[in-house]
Amino acid sequence: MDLSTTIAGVRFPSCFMNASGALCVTRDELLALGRSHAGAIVTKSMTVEPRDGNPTPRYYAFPGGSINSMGLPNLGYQAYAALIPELKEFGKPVIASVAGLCEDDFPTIAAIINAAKPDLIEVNLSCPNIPGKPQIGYDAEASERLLKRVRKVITVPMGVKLPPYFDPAHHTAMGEVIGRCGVDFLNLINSVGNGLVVDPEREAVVIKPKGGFGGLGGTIIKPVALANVRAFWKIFEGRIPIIGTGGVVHGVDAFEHLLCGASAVQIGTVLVEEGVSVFGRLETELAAQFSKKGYAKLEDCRGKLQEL
Ligand code: OXC
Repeated sequence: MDLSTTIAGVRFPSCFMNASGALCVTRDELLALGRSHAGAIVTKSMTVEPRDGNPTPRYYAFPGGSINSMGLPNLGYQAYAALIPELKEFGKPVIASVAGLCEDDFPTIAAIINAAKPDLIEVNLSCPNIPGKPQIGYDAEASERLLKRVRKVITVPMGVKLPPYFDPAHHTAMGEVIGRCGVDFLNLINSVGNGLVVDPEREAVVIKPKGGFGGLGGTIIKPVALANVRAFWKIFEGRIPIIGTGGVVHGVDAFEHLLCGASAVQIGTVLVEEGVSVFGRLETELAAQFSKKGYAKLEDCRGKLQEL
């Protein structure tokens, strides 16, 4: 079964890869992704300075998903720039995820990381977990300003990781911004920001930062992720490739993302829970789903969701 895919002209041997943040901070974690069945290596979102991130506990998994407030722990962009040549030796695409603590950080990081020649760059406009810093993706003007600045220094395909939107007016507004900024691919969605999980036994929150508020991931966010993939697929009529992220636990979840218009899927919560062996399992499950449905490759079902 052919589970390969192409995004912005870059071929991926498999459509499954890690979501930025999941097991991709350290060199060892990134090398493990390289050795795994993952179709790409996605780095943790990087900032100018190395960061330890927020105080622990800052990740908690429960039956329907997870909540996190990691706070962008990462090695700093210079360390990732130095690692990229080694990661590229695995022969699969390397996606560098660029973040920042203020607007000026993004072009600074993007220029240096671009020079290290990752196969693609993903600009993260949607980390919900930096105390006092709102998600840029919820501010259309700031997003446009920032994307136009980074576009000038990025020569590899440039993608944007967006937060979930919950109203068609917001899909339309961000779609217009994306259309004006030379975006080559979208990654939908980051975690559903600022959820709250309560432990009734301890009568307490489950993570420490921000009074327990954090980004939700896993099964519970799948309908939100699918809705955002579908909305942007329709806005661009399939012209901008989409990586679907959110709620992929089994092969059939990936299939649903493909039907909505995704060209690939990223794995967060279940990668953290199962480790890199998850990629082999998901490939087997998606291949079985394709066989059952009579599909031979991704393009045969991508975007083909039927409406009633
Ligand atoms: N999304 C991010 O973009 N970053 C991380 N968590 C998340 O849900 C983080 O580092 O907090």
